[in-house]
Amino acid sequence: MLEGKKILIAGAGVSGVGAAKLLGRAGYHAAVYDGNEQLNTEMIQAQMPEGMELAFELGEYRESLAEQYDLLILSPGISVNSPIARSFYDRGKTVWGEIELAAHFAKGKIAAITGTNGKTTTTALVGSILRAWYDSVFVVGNIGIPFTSVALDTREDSVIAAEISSFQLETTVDFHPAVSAVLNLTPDHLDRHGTMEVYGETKLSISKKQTKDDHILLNYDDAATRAMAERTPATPVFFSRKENLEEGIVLAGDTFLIRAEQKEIPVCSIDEIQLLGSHNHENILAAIGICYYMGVPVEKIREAVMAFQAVEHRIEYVDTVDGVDYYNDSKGTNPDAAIKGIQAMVKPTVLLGGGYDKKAEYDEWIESFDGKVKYLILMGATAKAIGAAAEAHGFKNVIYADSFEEAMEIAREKAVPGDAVLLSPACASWGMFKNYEVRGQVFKEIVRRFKG
Ligand code: UMA
Repeated sequence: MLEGKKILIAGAGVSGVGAAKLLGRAGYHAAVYDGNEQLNTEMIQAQMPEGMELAFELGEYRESLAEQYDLLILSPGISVNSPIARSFYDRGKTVWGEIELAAHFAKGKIAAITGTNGKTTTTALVGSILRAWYDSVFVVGNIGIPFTSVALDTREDSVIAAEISSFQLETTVDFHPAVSAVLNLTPDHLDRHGTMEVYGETKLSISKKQTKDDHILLNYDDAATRAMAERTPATPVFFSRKENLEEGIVLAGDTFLIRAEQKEIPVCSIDEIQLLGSHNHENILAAIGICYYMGVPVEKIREAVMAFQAVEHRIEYVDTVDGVDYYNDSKGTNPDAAIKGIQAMVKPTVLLGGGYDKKAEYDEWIESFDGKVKYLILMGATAKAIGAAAEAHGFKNVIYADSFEEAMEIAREKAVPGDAVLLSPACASWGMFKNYEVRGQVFKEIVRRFKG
């Protein structure tokens, strides 16, 4: 498929560099396009395997590149509707993303996880459970480790837990997981996908190459994902926190249960796990189902679920300074995720919000404050829009900050002993930080500084 093809990789970030390294290791050459004219090409070249000489095409995209190259490997941050992708599609040329390229080389069985929220926690948990049983386990994808970086290390007996974003699903072609999951569907990335319908279909496309022999885990409690059972070629398996389903993975009372193949198998109970919040009960249900269908014995699933602790940047307790608890929920990058952050708080909360503008609506987030939020400190491109929504809902204690540092100083000043400070911005970090991880790290560094 790749023999003799002239390959162009678009985007020289984590994903693009991973793709280039994979191609180099597999004996191919490629060129890299990036919109950033200042790109440090030497640094990128230095990471390549021996014999892999990269050509670079930088700056504004030129249509002529689509004539020169046969195959485009598109980074997830670049839309399929961007001029570069369109120019390849219009000429009938192949466009692959990280997941398709990696899957082309990878061996073994894939568990692929998507959904608006909970992907990272669920993928990390699935990885932990798989490790309790299998020898060769890889955890990859949107979680931050490009699938391409390990594809050549996989074996026939490998199992792969892949977190797949809607961006990455836009460019899958033959990607075929043995087990997939759509955890939930709430508005996110609508600036990129346009409508909820397109966003939902993009998520469901995780299962487009699956067959009846494969399984897809779907959240029964979420109407949009429940309805996907009608449209998937895979065998659907529901998980539910709220309904005591006759078949599926359920939370019955406080026990996580597998009801499948005429059996009812208890896994563990709520007081035996370490993850906080009802949203995490959903993630656990999904992970149990995924791993059951990936062939892990229930006893191993039980041990791994009980041992698993929270993922960094997701409602992560950082420290208590001057009687105030600081929580890092930098991964709350959309209103629905941020609602989970607030729901997990048990003390009066000073909330830090705002960031990159994904054209979200903030009403439900503000309604979820429910008397718990004392002050809302806003920053970034969305500050004014969120402030206006807060005012419309009668929430008055809004303070604007010009920088992240300033927002932290204000939070420290406003919080009194017995309060919590929560960074759960309901927005992506772009424009202020490289990604939510960096934003979360900076938050934690400042808390450490407050502590002295
Ligand atoms: N670039 C262009 N033109 C553009 C956009 C970007 O040339 O129009 C260039 C930039 O100059 C930069 C590079 O592309 O050099 C960045 O590529 P990228 O935005 O695809 O980011 P990567 O560093 O390659 O990281 C990507 C994912 N990023 C995005 O989807 C935005 C990472 O997900 C993922 O971990 C990584 O690949 C490995 O798979 C991050 C993310 O924010 C965590 N994901 C979103 C989310 O979780 O909500 C979807």
